[in-house]
Parts: sequence; structure tokens; C-alpha cells
Amino acid sequence: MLTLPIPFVLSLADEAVMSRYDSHTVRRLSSMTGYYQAAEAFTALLTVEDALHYEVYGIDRPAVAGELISGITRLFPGKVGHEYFMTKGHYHAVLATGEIYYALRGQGMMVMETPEGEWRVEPFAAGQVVYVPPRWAHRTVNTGDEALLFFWVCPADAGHDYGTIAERGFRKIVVEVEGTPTILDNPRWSPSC
Ligand code: S6P
Ligand code: ZN
Repeated sequence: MLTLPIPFVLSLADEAVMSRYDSHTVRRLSSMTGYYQAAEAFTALLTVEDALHYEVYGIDRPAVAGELISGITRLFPGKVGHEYFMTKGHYHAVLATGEIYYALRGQGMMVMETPEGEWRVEPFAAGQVVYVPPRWAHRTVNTGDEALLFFWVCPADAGHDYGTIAERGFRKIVVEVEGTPTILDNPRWSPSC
């Protein structure tokens, strides 16, 4: 099936948005239940407000080989205990698919790992591009005081596997230690799934 070119404008103004998008996915704090280390701090935050945690605007395409999907994600700043706000993180359902991330605003890190046990945590501040190769699960962490905004592109047939990360987490977490974003072993990481 022939599909058509899609031009759109991505504004970098304070409330950056795309001039065209097909989907808008909203993740509130409550959707992150079980993801952070500090359960009591999480509950305390949630009691105050089930605030917007991150949102994704996407250009949707048919999930077939050759098509690409793209969009922007805005991850709000904050911490649960000492752990910085982050996305859920996922493997692609089709493991053999990669992705490009381009940070547009803010300060952060990308946490990545493979089923074989390789891991990397890379700086992800405005201007930084990270190529996520096939087989690498990926999560974005906001270590700054403003929203972390980034553009991403991946194969339309990549799909998402959230379950693996939801159950066992990533091997590494990013927490504030004496005012500095610090990479630590995840004490709750489990290989059992
Ligand atoms: C999709 C791509 C991004 C994330 C988005 C939210 O392959 O990696 O669009 O979906 O940044 O993160 P998450 O972990 O909730 O999917
Ligand atoms: Zn992805």
C-alpha cells in the first residue's frame, strides 16, 4: 500500500507540540505503581495528586515493515524519594528493531540493557542523540528541573513489551546522591522472568 509523505512542524517553544499528531498518550503518576523503589514516598506523592507524569504525541503508521513511527515525549521533572522521574521503559516486541532518540529540551539520562546482561546509562540532555540498537530495552530519566522533551523514531512494526521491565525492572537506577544524579545497582532487580 502506498502511503503519503507527512510534513509537520515541531516547535521548541515552552509548550512544544507537533503541528500534527495522530495519538496523544497520557501517563499519570498512578500508572507508575510498582516502578519506583520508595513505595511510601510514591504513595505520599499520589495522595497529593495523581499528576501528569509524561505524555507522548505520535505520528501513527500501519504496523508493517518499512514504515516508521515518530513523535515526541514530554517527561515532567521530580523525584520519588531520591529516584528521578522516569518512563516505564520497554523492550520492543520485535527485539530486532532499534530506535533513535533526540533530546530537544531538558536534562536527563537514558537507561538501557539487553536480555544478555549488557547495560549502558547515557547522558540525554538537549542536543544529545542516542541510537538504541536492536535488543536494547530503553527508559528515559529526567534529572533536571524542567520537562525533558525528546523526539523519537522507530520501525512501525516494533511493538512494545512492557511486561518484562514491569516485572523485573532495569539493572540500574538513577538517584540523587548529595545533589548529583548517580547510577546505582537496582536492589530489586530480579532475573526471574
Ligand atoms: C516507542 C518509544 C517512545 C516511548 C515513550 C514513552 O518505541 O520508545 O515513544 O514509548 O517515550 O516511554 P514508555 O517507556 O512508556 O514507552
Ligand atoms: Zn521504544
